[in-house]
Amino acid sequence: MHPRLRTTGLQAAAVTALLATSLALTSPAAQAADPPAPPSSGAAPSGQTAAMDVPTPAQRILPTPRSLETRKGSLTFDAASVVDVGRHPKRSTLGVADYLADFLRTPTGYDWPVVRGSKAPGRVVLRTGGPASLGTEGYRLDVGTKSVTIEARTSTGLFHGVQTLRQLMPAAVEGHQRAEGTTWSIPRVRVSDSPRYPVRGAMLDVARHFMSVDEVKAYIDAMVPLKLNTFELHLADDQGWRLEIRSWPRLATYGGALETGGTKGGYYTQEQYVDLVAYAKARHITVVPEIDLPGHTNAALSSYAELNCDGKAPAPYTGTDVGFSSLCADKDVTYRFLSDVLGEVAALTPGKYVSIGGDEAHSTTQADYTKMVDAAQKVLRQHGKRMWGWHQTASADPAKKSIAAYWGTTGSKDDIALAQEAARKGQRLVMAPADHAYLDMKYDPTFTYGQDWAAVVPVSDSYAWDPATLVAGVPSSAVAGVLAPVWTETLPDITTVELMAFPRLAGIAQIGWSPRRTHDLEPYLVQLAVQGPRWEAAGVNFYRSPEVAWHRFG
Ligand code: NGO
Repeated sequence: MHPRLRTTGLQAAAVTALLATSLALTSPAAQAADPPAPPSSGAAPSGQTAAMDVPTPAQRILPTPRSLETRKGSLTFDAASVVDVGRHPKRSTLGVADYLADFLRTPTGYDWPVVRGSKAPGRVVLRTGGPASLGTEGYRLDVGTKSVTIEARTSTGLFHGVQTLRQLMPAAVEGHQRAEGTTWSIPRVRVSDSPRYPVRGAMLDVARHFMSVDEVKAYIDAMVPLKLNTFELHLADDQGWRLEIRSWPRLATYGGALETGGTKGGYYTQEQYVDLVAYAKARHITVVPEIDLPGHTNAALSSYAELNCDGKAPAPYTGTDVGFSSLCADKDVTYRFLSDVLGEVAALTPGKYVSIGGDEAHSTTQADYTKMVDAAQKVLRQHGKRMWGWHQTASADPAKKSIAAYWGTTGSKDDIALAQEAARKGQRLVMAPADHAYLDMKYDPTFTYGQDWAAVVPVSDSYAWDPATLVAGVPSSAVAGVLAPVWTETLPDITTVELMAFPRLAGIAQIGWSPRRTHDLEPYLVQLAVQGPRWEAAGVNFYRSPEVAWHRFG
């Protein structure tokens, strides 16, 4: 298991001038540790707030499953427990079994051998099968008195079932050391589950502030129990280029040198990127790399003078403005650049999507925008990939089934019109409404980190929307899922990223996975309270929002 990285006060103090004032107010750790205000909901009745409640199965499983039956009794694991993959397991089933055994070994201190057929009491059985209705990601989980069986048609379904099993276990299972004296029991339940939407994503901006491979892996690990399956990595923006491109080496070595505020940046070598993608894949998460264009390209333009219309390289940019840079539609070298860069990115990426961004090209004419987006899309098609972009790509000539990620706010007419155009042109929409799903928005007006241009987004607001009805005129059949971006202009490291993401990312995951009929704020806030001790044990930083009764479960 991956050791968590913590940021020291010293590292935090070294961040950008932009942050200097806000950091003087409080360190991320101090902010996270602020005592929560009295719970506004989901609390134990007054007089009992100090006593710890035992969460019910329904409170433990997040995202809420499609169906859950509870029965009397529990199943206890012990030193003789095994993971049983049956007599003729598929390789992919073995992968899930190894992940589970690995995950359980440290906290329980048991061996958890992966075996082919067993009668041992307290065993976890992983089995391929179940009704077609489970689809490619669904699973069934049945806790008996001697064993728990997880059944799915795919290894991804099994993996999601394993996450549910994990959430049924005591919080200490999330820890990175042996939890002596814990009784490893799970309640007897029967779960049948599958997601509402096929795309449930998180996006991390490593361009504005660079995050190391280990930090990104930590974020991926924190996505896993939420059953998220897509991870967009924002690899290039005005402030930095974060992926080695062999045919254009200065992009990374020069364009990646800095980050917002002028501090030292960084980039991933191709080997490191491939390793990250494989790490995510082993956790059934598909990486969507994003190379933002034709705007948001100052890092590239400053690395190669010939990419500029006037042939002059601008200085590196370390501020936070947007919309001032553009690739040059009239130069042949632009198309060679697109072909080389997107060709290399596509070759390194096993997933079917590559994002070309396409947002805020305020310094590009519509004709030039269309020409360059179309060229980028053509390169991706040649490499067998589909285009993923922000909803502005609808104004070009997007292919059917390409993805338009909608990041408009409630009532923003131009964005709504583009989302409707996207649906008309056959794009699939992934909903990332900035006033609900942008995890870089402040939780409250005085919050140290984050921005508020779209809205101030308390935990309850991040949960108060429905992808199916978000944009009038976009039929629910055009909606492929949800996306929760973290932009890092104000976030220097993974600790602050986590502070903004958790708990709100859990709500976006639930909106993407759970049936709409289960959507309900009060029980959701209780589900979050259950996650608190688990995030603590795992070392995931999170904001103790006063909307949640964090002390209820430990
Ligand atoms: C916008 C902009 C990003 C910013 C972000 C900050 C999109 C798609 N483009 O979202 O460059 O970082 O807001 O919240």
